[in-house]
Amino acid sequence: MEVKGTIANMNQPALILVSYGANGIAELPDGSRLDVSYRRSVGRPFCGDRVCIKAADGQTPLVSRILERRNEFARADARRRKQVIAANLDQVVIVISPRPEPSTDLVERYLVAVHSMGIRPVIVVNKVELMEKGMSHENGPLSHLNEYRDLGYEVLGTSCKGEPGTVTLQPLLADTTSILVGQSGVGKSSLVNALLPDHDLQTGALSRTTGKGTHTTTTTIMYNLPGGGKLIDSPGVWEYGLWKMELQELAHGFIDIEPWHGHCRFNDCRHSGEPGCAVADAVTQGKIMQWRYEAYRRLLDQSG
Ligand SMILES: Nc1nc2c(ncn2[C@@H]2O[C@H](COP(=O)(O)OP(=O)(O)OP(=O)(O)O)[C@@H](O)[C@H]2O)c(=O)[nH]1
Ligand SMILES: [Mg+2]
Ligand SMILES: [Zn+2]
Repeated sequence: MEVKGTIANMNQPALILVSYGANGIAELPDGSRLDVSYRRSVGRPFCGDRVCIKAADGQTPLVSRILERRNEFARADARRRKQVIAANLDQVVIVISPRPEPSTDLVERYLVAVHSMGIRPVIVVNKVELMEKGMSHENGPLSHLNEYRDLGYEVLGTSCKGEPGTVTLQPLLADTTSILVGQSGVGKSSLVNALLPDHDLQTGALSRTTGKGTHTTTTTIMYNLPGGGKLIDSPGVWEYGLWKMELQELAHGFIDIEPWHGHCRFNDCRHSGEPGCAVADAVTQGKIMQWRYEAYRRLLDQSG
């Protein structure tokens, strides 16, 4: 990639589009891109990081500083520690589909995480043309779409193969920075492809394909949307794991449970069968949906 002479020997602001180990690709304010490398003393920036870069003549420019992050989107690693994937986001688009079908608590796991990180969640059901009327979906997220809407979440249907296409998603993504997350195979990269007229051009410049013939995404990459705004594609997961979290953080992630949290007989009530529990009362009175409460109890059991 061409290195612009103008950045030599001075600090210049840039945006990290993709990070590969000790180097990445940065976008300059004028839209041009260049390869950059990282120094251990400065740290490794994530996709979406705002940085300062500095170039010594004839060498790959270096990231000299990582600016303070507005927020971080993370998932848990195998040891249940937070692993950051991208930074400085406006929205996390949780993509689910009828095939592969999401596991029972997948959406709740994402919602808890996204609320905890202070980012706005959006739920997108891709491959809607495969949804059959009267399909039960066995109490999974697909059977609760109207209830997610009632809770106040934006829920959109899209298809990369049929009606209604992806135009419904465009206004939601315009002028914002959004990341697509979800299980492997739900169609995140297909959505990116459909939303970017110059997709191949951008992907060709940014991704290091393995040449193995698989289309599974292995790196988190930020793209420019045609009407303004940034869209990040991320590698799919099998199950979205949560890190170890405190009761407070978990309860905060259930926006229907949170108002009752702190109103129980015992200050340290975990809302798991204690006497005088305001959350359990609210469930009995129909103010909290039973299936949401059950999801909360399952995540609570796994949180410690
Ligand atoms: N029927 C149907 N198939 C779709 C749709 N969107 C994507 N697919 C197909 O689903 C498969 C997986 O799509 P990808 O876009 O690679 O999925 P992904 O979420 O990026 O997967 P990972 O990169 O592994 O996380 C591909 O065969 C797509 O052609 C859709 O709306 N309808
Ligand atoms: Mg992909
Ligand atoms: Zn309680």
